[in-house]
Amino acid sequence: KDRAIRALRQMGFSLAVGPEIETEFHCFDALNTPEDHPARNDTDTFYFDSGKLLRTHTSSVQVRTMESATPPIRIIAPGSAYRRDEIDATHLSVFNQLEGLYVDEGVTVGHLKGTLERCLAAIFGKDTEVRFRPHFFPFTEPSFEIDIKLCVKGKQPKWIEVAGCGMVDPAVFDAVNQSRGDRAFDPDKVTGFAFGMGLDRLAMIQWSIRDIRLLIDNDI
Ligand code: 2NM
Repeated sequence: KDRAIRALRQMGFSLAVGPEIETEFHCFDALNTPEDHPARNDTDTFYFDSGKLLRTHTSSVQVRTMESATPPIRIIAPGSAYRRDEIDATHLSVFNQLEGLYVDEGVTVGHLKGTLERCLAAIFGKDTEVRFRPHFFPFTEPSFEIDIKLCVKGKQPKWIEVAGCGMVDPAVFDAVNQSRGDRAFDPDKVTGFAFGMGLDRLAMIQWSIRDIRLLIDNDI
């Protein structure tokens, strides 16, 4: 995590924070996630009686930053997120995410790729092979999942998924503009890329931790 944050700060990203108890607007609606999306079920997400919820990703921090700042924006939002899951060796109800967002005139997939390759090189070493695969997220278009080639001595190299990313969907900019009451994020003027990675899984891969529960078991 420290290596990832250091590399991204060197590339001009600043740290952003936001609340862990969120509104449906900041967690879902503004992120182009429809009412009937499975992530919005109370079997997948922790809701309070008030209608607020425990954020399911730190993307809500990016939405809040876009509500209060104007482009150019270059931020990273590291922090906890919560999902209702059956707890086992690879799933907990809380996990650590690192998300990033860059919005300006003329931001392209090329910038996305260069930034993430540099970030993953900082985490896994500069000879790490990186692969981008097409994927779907409601809040980005196009979207990709990113794999790295993991080479363990005496084992066949294999590709493992380490992050998701994409170009911010114009629908997200529209929602932000509507909330702000201006056109600061006019999709005809600005573009942006966003990415997210699960830090717990990365730590498990890097240090061969077989059970995710070991990361919190001794934390009273
Ligand atoms: C991911 C993957 C792809 C993302 C998008 C945004 C926002 F707010 F700009 F729309 N924040 N984060 C994003 C995009 C997150 O995590 C796997």
